[in-house]
Amino acid sequence: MLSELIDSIAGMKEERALSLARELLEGGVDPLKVLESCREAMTIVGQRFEECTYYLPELMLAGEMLQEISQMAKPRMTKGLEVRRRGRVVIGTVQGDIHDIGKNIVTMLLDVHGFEVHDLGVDVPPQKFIDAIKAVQPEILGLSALLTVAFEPMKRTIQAITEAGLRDSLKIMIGGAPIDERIRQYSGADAYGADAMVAVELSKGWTEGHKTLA
Ligand code: B12
Repeated sequence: MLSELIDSIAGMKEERALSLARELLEGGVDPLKVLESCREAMTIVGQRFEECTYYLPELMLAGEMLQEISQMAKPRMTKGLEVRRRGRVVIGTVQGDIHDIGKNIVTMLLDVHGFEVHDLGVDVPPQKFIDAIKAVQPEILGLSALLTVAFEPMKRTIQAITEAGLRDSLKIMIGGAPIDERIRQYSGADAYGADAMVAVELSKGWTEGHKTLA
């Protein structure tokens, strides 16, 4: 059924995709598995876009399907979790990039695992990150980017944070489909996360030693 879900999303069969996702979730399938299958489907959609068999409307429809499925998955993620406040995270998609589905999944998972997440949205200029860091004083900053042209703004954001004297108080994680170790080194981040669960594990690791927030 997970492979049928992948085919339905990739094949733009919206109704079928949503009803399958609902069935899978109601049937007790791990919501993370469902979301992982959605991501596989998005990779196929992206490939078809590159091959020019799909255009912008298909990207948009795929995006909408994934947003809806994420919403369906969210209430099922909190089940059985002992949630305590672990720390604060500021997150956003860097300047020039408006992709936010992956970032929203990261935000949702951090939230259900007890982090206080301040999501600055998309196309976020470096100064807005700096202002939020000063206001929120997070332990962790998350930067998301899906476009290769966004690597540069990602690096610029971290540079601006360093120049503002805020880098030492923060751990910075980056993510998004094209992000890898090379981009981590290039941007000056502390770590990159290949998926939302890695974002949670990194954040837990960085805040474990801290005392639980009141
Ligand atoms: C849906 C989509 C869109 C939607 C986005 C809707 C939305 N609200 O986000 C719309 C239609 C708006 C769109 C627009 C464009 N898109 Co687009 N899009 C996609 C597509 C198909 C899927 C992206 C997605 O949502 N994936 C699913 C999520 C769940 O995965 P994810 O983002 O990777 O996130 C996971 C991990 O990476 C990680 N993660 C993500 N963020 C973070 C952050 C942290 C801190 C951590 C630790 C982890 C983490 O966790 C997430 C969950 O597991 C991709 C194809 C692809 N393969 O990615 C193209 C793709 C990214 N788009 C592309 C392009 C070219 C564009 C446009 C320029 C098209 C155009 N001509 O206008 C515009 C860009 C506009 C802009 N300025 O940003 C290209 C980019 C190519 C490149 N080399 O840069 C891609 C790769 C398609 C392709 N193969 O050509 N797009």
